[in-house]
Amino acid sequence: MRTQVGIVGAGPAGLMLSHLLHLHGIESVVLECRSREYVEQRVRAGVLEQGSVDLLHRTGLADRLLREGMRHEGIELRFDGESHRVPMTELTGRAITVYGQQEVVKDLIAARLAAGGSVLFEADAVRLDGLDSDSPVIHFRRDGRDEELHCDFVAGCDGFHGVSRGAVPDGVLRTYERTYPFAWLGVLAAAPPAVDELVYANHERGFALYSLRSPEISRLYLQVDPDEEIAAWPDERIWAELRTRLETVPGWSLNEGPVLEKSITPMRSFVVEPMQWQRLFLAGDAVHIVPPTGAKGMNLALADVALLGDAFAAWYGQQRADLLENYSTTALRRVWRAQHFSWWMTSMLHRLEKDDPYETKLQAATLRYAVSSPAYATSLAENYVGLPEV
Ligand code: FAS
Ligand code: PHB
Repeated sequence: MRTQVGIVGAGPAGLMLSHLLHLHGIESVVLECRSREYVEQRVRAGVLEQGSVDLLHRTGLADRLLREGMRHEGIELRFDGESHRVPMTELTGRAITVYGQQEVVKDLIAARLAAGGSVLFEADAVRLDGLDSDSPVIHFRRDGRDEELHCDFVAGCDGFHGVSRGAVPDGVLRTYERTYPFAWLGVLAAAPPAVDELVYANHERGFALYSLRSPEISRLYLQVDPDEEIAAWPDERIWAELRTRLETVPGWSLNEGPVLEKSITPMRSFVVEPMQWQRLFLAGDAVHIVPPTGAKGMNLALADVALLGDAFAAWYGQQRADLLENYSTTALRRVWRAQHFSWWMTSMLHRLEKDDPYETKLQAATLRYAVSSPAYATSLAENYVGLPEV
């Protein structure tokens, strides 16, 4: 099997890259180790930055997003028994759209298959060879058989646990990381959200987030210890803790309902540099991870491949190598801005080291400043809705 760009991973990064290449008349094949059903049902991110919405619009993928996505112009910060709205659109002129990651994945897969694109499911990439040649090979297994995909370039879009990052020889990559002393327990519930906009709560027992997916479906998160098991969190315990941490303003209560899905996600900040080596280009979670407090994960993945799509178009269309050569340098500017913002939001909102009174006081001062200073609120807002350029 041969193509121009071999893509490992059918998440937002791999699928969007394949779509962008198609729009430029460049062939690609996407290899995805899971089934189509699995990737389309996997519950993950929920917030699209303005830039991601614009990308979906200009590439013809926004029909359902327009119908079902929910445009939000603010978020709430809740602490010390108060709730303060950050009027993001008033401050920046930009907004976010709440639209589940799995919906983006469904739209991308449908578009690729409708265009005759090649997305091979249950095709497990096991090894990348020849990355330092002009014809790399992706070895993969499908239907119990060993197969090879020969290509000009490989895009490693296979997430944190994929094989692509590990194909770079030792000594090339520099790793930057931070792990946090907590994780997020996320629930998807058949309960009409009791909020119009996302509510981020700093509580002495820990962080909580009230998000949503539709007028009927709520998405909520709780900070838990990093080694917590989901089995220790029956639905009643989850709702009780969410009520404790979110019902801190008079006259307001959350809506409970049947829990459709619950899972625990570890929290880490992670970047490897550079994001490319020879004919391998890494994008999305394969090369960086952020704590989801800033809602940046999926948006960063899309921003990476928007750059990569233009770079491949310049290579194949005008034989220009400069955009490909500068991909990592250009992408890392946005990556590090998002890393900082995600760390800052996480530090401001989570209960950090147990009983560190100085840290707690710093958090209260930061929160107070974020809801009282237009300059500081604008800084939060422009990072949250997504910076146009960095
Ligand atoms: P993805 O991980 O989405 O996709 C990689 C794909 O590669 C997967 O489909 C995988 O099956 C496939 N793959 C892996 N190895 C392979 C191999 N060897 N061969 C073939 N295919 C292979 N972000 C937020 O902004 N908000 C959130 O609330 C949030 N919650 C999250 C919860 C969880 C449990 C996780 C893991 C992540 C969460 N994220 C969240 C981050 C998430 O949205 C990512 O940023 C986003 O999925 C990144 O997209 P991709 O880079 O495409 O990677
Ligand atoms: C979500 O709706 O899944 C979501 C929203 C905001 C975040 C993280 C997750 O910061």
